[in-house]
Amino acid sequence: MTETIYHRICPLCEACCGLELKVSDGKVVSIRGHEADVFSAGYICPKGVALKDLHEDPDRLRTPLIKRDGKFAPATWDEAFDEIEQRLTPILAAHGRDAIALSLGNPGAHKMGLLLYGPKLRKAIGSRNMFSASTLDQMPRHVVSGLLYGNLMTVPVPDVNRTDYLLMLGANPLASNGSMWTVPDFRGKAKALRARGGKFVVIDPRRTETAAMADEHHFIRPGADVFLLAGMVHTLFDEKLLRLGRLEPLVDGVDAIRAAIVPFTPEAVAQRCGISAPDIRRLAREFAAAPRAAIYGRIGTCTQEYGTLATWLIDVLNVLGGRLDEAGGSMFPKAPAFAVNTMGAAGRGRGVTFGRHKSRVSSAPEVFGEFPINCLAEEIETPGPGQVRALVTIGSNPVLSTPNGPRIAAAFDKLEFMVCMDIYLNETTRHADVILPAPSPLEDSHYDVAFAQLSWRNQARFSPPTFKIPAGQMPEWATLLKLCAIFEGKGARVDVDALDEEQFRSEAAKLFGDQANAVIAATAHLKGPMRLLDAGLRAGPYGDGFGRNPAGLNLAKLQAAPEGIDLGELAPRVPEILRTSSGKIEMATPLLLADLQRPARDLAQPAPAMVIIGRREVRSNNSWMHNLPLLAKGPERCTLLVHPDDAKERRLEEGAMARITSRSGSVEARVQLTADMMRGVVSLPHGWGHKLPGAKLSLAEQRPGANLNELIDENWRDPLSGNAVLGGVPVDLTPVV
Ligand SMILES: Nc1nc2c(c(=O)[nH]1)N[C@H]1C(S)=C(S)[C@@H](COP(=O)(O)OP(=O)(O)OC[C@H]3O[C@@H](n4cnc5c(=O)[nH]c(N)nc54)[C@H](O)[C@@H]3O)O[C@H]1N2
Ligand SMILES: Nc1nc2c(c(=O)[nH]1)N[C@H]1C(S)=C(S)[C@@H](COP(=O)(O)OP(=O)(O)OC[C@H]3O[C@@H](n4cnc5c(=O)[nH]c(N)nc54)[C@H](O)[C@@H]3O)O[C@H]1N2
Ligand code: SF4
Ligand SMILES: [Mo]
Repeated sequence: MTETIYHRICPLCEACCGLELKVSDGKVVSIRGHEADVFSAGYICPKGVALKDLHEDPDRLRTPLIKRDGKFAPATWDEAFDEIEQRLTPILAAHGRDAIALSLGNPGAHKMGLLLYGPKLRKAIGSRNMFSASTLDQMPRHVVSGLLYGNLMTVPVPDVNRTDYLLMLGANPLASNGSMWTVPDFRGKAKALRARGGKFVVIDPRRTETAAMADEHHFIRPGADVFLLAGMVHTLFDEKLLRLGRLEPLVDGVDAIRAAIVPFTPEAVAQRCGISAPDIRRLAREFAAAPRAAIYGRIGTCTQEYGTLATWLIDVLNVLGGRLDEAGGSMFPKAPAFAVNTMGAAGRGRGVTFGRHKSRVSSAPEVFGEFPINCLAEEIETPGPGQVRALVTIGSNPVLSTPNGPRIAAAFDKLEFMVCMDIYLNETTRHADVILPAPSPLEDSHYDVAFAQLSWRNQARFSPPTFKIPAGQMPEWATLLKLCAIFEGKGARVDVDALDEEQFRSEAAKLFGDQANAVIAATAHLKGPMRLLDAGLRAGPYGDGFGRNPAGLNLAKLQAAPEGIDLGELAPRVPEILRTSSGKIEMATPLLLADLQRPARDLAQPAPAMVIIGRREVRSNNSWMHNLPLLAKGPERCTLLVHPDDAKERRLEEGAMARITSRSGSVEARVQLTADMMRGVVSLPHGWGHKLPGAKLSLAEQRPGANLNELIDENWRDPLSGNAVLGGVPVDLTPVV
């Protein structure tokens, strides 16, 4: 039997690895890393291999479902869209746009169709009630990037292959494969850093897989990074270690920070963060002294009550140490398409504004056009004008992924209508009235719309579908356009291709002005996301400019290079990248300085006896990859890690069940003893709890695990970003007898 080899990019996590698939007779025979891939060079993890299981999963939905009398039945696409139109139209007519909420989940950042057409749906719905996984994750990062550099996606990443010193906080790339930093094979890169004499330091309440391979690891009290980082900033000022270098004339706010940081001496913060004053000073000195250095923080530093401040101070340290935008420091990638920081006038822009409106129930400020997802349940539950009565979810599983899942599940049952675009009948979609399936990732094309903006090296790669989309299935972009048409009153039976053409023409007119007709003609052979990609690449910073730069990029060139096109090492981009109104790095906006008062008041807060944090594991992915045989086998993964001394005090034993109770809820999990936990901290992974009635996840439900989010308080947020606080929640532990 002949085997055909296909290459494609893995869409499952932010590492964006190049894969090599062997296909025979329409079936995947094997999946391995694509060694010639210019960006990932053959690296892969078990989830990439499990794409075969995902493609073949009998539980994966392949036709729309409509719920009638409490039971789902298969339906045609026309029936499903008609149902949506019939149910939504009266709600819109009676209660207006804000009665509809949208919840956009994690796959929305990975799938090309969702990324390019999701914003169209947002606009078509026109509601203030927009929610996404961003407020469970990286919203502090966006807020800081917006304030300092003028755009939410202007995110610096460590220039890992050239640095001599990397300080990492709240990230475990050996398990997560990197986040807000697209860096396949972080292990290999960290090993190389150490081999060339560099130093790698990790700050984490758990001695993680990543910490275990570092030169140095410090436990930190969960939620206390702001104190450590402020102590380091204090040391840079105190010991005159500032070195702004080339950026000096482009940075605003150094003196304001010097004044605001005064209370945070290393001695004052040491107790609060659990790291000694001499260690804090040494970390600051080593960071300042290394020839090239970078500090990077991720979800552990975002999902805490001082998430925005901690993220900000990481950038402040990089700026004050002369590390931002320098080779071997913390640098800005330059993406070939879709990056706002490569569009418009270079060096200056409109900056960002938050809080243009507030959420109805909790008065949470809008941030980048959305409210904290922690507010979704109350917006459904609370009567009055503006109450959410209908919900659209796109690749979003809030019942497992948001704090107080049981409350949100109960709220979903109060909705008048719910439509989910998803690949499974799961904990969330079981509440829907209509489920619209997405095709298998192997039936889709792929381009890293978001992650090319976060890549460790500049790159462009494209994957065509490996398999043709089966008859009776719809690509995600087309489904989204149909939903747009329904919300815009154009009707469910609209012709998707005609609507796409109409939208492309009007966007081209806005983006390209007098050149629009030429752009429309040059891309007329394409449609959907492919057309947007070709236009984006050609108009982008490496593009062929529709003929002006014949050597430049376009989609055809990417299609001819299955191993991708390397666009070189990261290069300095300040001031060209800035879009602040001053044209400077606005390092000390009043919003951030004022927020520093909160940790200043909190310096003496005693540590609770026991708190819980989360955990990621290579064979899992948030709430949805537990139904795949390759990943589901092996040891139980949803276990509670407990330090042996903490366990002893609470009469907990290895392998026995513990009851974990917080103010919000109570769950049981199996105890796993390890001295890798900081004393007073336990860890349970998120995304489990697959035993809810009505879901169809035959394999996952056999080992359901416990839902960490039943323990997490949905009212605890970082006020500036609205981000949920997911770690450091006080808990009690008792043996289950
Ligand atoms: N295998 C796998 N990969 C994934 C995912 C997955 O679920 N599984 N999820 C993907 C997603 S959506 C994301 S956002 C990324 C996240 O990618 P990462 O940010 O690398 O995520 P984690 O592995 O959770 O690492 C966070 C670390 O922060 C630590 N931590 C907790 N609280 C604190 C604190 O207060 N301070 C400090 N300094 N550390 C703290 C935790 O112990 C943990 O080791 O991973 C992505 N990749
Ligand atoms: N306690 C705690 N909670 C957390 C976290 C934590 O660290 N601790 N991490 C948070 C983070 S960082 C994130 S990003 C969120 C993630 O939470 P969510 O945004 O809810 O995303 P997932 O859990 O990844 O679930 C993805 C959903 O999309 C569906 N899906 C999968 N593939 C596709 C596809 O191709 N198309 C479509 N349309 N649907 C698809 C899945 O079936 C599932 O319903 O969880 C957050 N929750
Ligand atoms: S590391 Fe991420 S991108 Fe790479 S194979 Fe694994 S899941 Fe896919
Ligand atoms: Mo995430």
